[in-house]
Amino acid sequence: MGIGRKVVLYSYWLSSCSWRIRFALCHKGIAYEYKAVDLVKGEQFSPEFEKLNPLHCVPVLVDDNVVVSDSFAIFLHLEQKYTRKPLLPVDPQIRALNLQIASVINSSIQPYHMIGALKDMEKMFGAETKQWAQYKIDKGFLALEKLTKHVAGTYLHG
Ligand SMILES: N[C@@H](CCC(=O)N[C@@H](CS)C(=O)NCC(=O)O)C(=O)O
Repeated sequence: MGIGRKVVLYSYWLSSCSWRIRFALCHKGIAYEYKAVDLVKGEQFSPEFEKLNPLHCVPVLVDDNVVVSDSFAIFLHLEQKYTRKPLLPVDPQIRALNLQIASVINSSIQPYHMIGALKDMEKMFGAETKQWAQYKIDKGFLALEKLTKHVAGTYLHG
């Protein structure tokens, strides 16, 4: 890292979205300061945190003068700025599949088990919404299994 440059990750230990970024930072060897936001205590709703992410979610990355939230956007920011040890494969077809997998997890699986969303849905539509969420999550994972049938190895993709 350059002199004076500082990377800060707002995170929570139970947050799978934040873990994605912790893995990426670790893989690329980027030193960072870890700031815990206790989602169970509701610290994501504090006025200070709202300035960083009006959606009240971790992860948020502050990288010098760049403030970016949402793991997929953070991931792409890191990949473009810190080119050493790339996270994405070079082959266009394999890279496209990796991006697709990330997008499926980000938009078709994880939102259904987000603490805030589950609480809101339960309040509005009753406890059965959890079964609906489970159904959607299963559907997402089944799709991933089919998508990666020919490439899965030790990890989901090789
Ligand atoms: N699409 C976002 C989702 C972020 C998200 O759902 N974060 C969760 C933790 S994994 C959160 O902060 N939830 C707070 C809440 O639900 O109140 C991402 O990938 O970063």
